[in-house]
This record gives sequence, C-alpha cells and structure tokens, in this order.
Amino acid sequence: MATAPKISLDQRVEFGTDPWIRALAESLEDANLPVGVTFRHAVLLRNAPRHLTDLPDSSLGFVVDIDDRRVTVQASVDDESSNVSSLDYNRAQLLATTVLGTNPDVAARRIKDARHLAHSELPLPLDSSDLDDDLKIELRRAHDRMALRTIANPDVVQRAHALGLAENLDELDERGYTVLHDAFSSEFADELRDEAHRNHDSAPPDVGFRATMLLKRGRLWEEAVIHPWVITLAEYLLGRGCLVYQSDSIVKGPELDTHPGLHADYGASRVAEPFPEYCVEATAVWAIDDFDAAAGPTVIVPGSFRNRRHVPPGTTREGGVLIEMPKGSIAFWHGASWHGAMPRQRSGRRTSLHNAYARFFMRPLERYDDIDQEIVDRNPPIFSTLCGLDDAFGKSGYHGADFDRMRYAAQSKYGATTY
Ligand SMILES: O=C(O)CCC(=O)C(=O)O
Ligand SMILES: [Fe+2]
Repeated sequence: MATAPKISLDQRVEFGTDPWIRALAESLEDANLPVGVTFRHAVLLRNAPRHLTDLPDSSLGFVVDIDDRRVTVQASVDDESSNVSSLDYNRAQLLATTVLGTNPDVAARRIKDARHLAHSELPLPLDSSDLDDDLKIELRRAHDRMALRTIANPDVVQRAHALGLAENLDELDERGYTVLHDAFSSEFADELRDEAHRNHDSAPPDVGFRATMLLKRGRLWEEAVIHPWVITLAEYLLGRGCLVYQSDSIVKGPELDTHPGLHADYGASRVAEPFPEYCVEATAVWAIDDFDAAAGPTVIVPGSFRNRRHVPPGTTREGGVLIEMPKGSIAFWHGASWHGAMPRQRSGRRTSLHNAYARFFMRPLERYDDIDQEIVDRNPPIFSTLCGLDDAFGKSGYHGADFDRMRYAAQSKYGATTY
C-alpha cells in the first residue's frame, strides 16, 4: 500500500495567500493559548510572485494579533504602522516552509540554516527571549502546522532570482553544471559524515562504496533531500513535481577509483537516444569533505549534455574539468552531462552525498512510495511530492483514475518548465 501524504492535496497553500492566512488563523484559534498574554506580529512581504498580487509593488502582508486568547489575523499591513518586518517573499518563505520539530537543538539549527540560505536575519517571534514560554510552545506548534502545508513558490525562475541563484541557472544553461557555495554548514557536514561512516562501516565488506535508500535511514538525509536551493535548481531543470531518483552516499578511501572513464547519469534508466531536448534527470553532489584535486573529485565535460547521447565505450577522463569545491558546497548537473570521478590520491576518505532527481514521469532507481508514514508526516509537502506520493500514477482504482491527484498535478503545473 502506498503511503498517504500527511496533508491532503487540497489543504496545501502558498505562503502569504488568503488561504494561507485563513489556515494560520484556524491554527492559532485551535491552539491552547495562555490567558492574559498579548502578542503582535506584522510582516510585509516584498517581491511576491506576480501570480499572487496585482499590487504595483508586488507585496503581500499579514498581521497576527493575540490578546488574551483572542486571535485575529489580517491580510494586509499598514506600511506606516510601527514594528512591521519588511521581508523578501521568497527568502521569508524558506523559514515558513521549515518544519522545526520538537527537539530544541534541531529546531535551532534548522532556523539558523534557513536564515543562512535566505541571506537574511529572518525574524521568528517564537525565537525571541522575551516571549511568554507557553505562548512560545503554541507558536512553534502553529508554525509547524503551517510549514507542513505550505508549498514553495511555483514560479521557479522568480524564486531562483530572489534567492540569488540566477547565475547558477545561467551556468546550467551554458555548461550543464554549477556549484552552490556555502550551501550547508560545517556542523551539518559533520553530522552527515558521522552518519555516512556509520552506514558504510556497518555494511558487509563486499557491498562497495555506496549506501543507498537514504531516505529510509534517518532524518538528516530527509533534511538534505529538500534543500531549498537544490530543489529550486531541480525544479528549473526537471519541472515541478519532480521525484527523488536516488539518494545515496559514497565513501571513497585511498587509491579508490570509483568511476573510471566517463558516463551520463541517464545510463541507469537507459534513456533512448537522441536524448530529449529537455532534462529528465539531474544530480546533486554534496561535498561533505573537500573535493580538491587529490581527493578524487568529480570530473565533467562542460556542455556535453548537448551531445544528447550516452558516452561511447572507452571514452577517457582526459580533457574533463575537475569540480574542485570545499566542504559545504553542492555540485549540480544535468544528467545528460558526461562525467566521472578521479581516483583518490591521498590518505583519508572522501565522503559525499548524491541526491538525484527526475521528472515526475520517470521511473526512479529507488522506491519511496511505501516509505514510513511517520517520515512523511514530519516533513513539508515537497517531501511527499519527491517520494512520488502526490502524483496520479499507479493510483487508479477499479472505477477510474484518481482525479484529485491528476487535477493537483495539472494545477501545480507538474512538468511545466522554463527550461
Ligand atoms: O563521486 C563522484 O564524484 C561522481 C559520482 C557520480 O557519477 C554521480 O553521482 O552521478
Ligand atoms: Fe554519475
């Protein structure tokens, strides 16, 4: 039996819209708010996508007022009023779609990471020290209930530009690959490395250098696969509704030559030649350790996705460009690109996470349609989409197709792409 999305498709909302504001009001009305406490939070969201606002300055806004358990949430902000946080829509959305969870250390790290990815000190009232403790708990719960139903801005190009990723899109267009710098923190890298090494060290000696099916192996990997910069690039190349194709780690020891020659990642799916003009699969590689020349980094042929062919047998790595990048970077490439990896030429191990994504009509290498309900339930809607739980495929009954899902896929512009 396929796992169900936690929040039904018709309950999903776009950040800052009227349905989002109504859901926030309901969530706060249902909360167990403390008696006698007042609270106000006013936000102006600048640079909202065009499909959400006709206002010339393309802004949205909302004000939350709590006064002794009475809740009002209004859909507009008076510019002149004091204490209004004026935020970029797409940046603020990074925090609005982050599920904090109940572990305070994890929540603190996730808030820090969202702020880093937004390049801005996004205010989060529940994070402030002068707030009533009981109110704080209720606000955190309400925040998470909203994050669990909020989808990312479907205008992928507008989102990418607002997040500072325009150059990455240009590089994908021109060379077929790009590197996201400072994409994850050193602490997160260390946590990922520990867990990757645990997986690899406990595997039987004959299983090789990869550990696969990571989304079933722990929360860190769940968090990684929905990295908002990576998802933005994936949706740019693959269209909305794209799936996780594979999530695996590689631990590469001294002298190891894991990828001799060159290949295109389309090979695993035996994509027919000539490849479609649009991209059907793309791969993100996280440098959990430095990728320098002696580390055995990835090597790639710029522009080779335009060949629209698999790599002819016997093609060598000669002439390829090394993707050298420090720990904390993520390389992202069009899956038709010809690439490989250099042998490791020094002691120690190169640890990397390889998250591949594919168009929603592709058949992924890993199956997540039966993933534990608990895992889906603690993640935002993009996770359910990536696991293939939101599309219509394979979900027909004896009396026809699942039209709710089909409608959702159409309305959400699955497959529509600017690329
Ligand atoms: O390990 C590497 O550097 C390259 C791995 C690879 O080919 C891939 O993830 O598609
Ligand atoms: Fe590859």
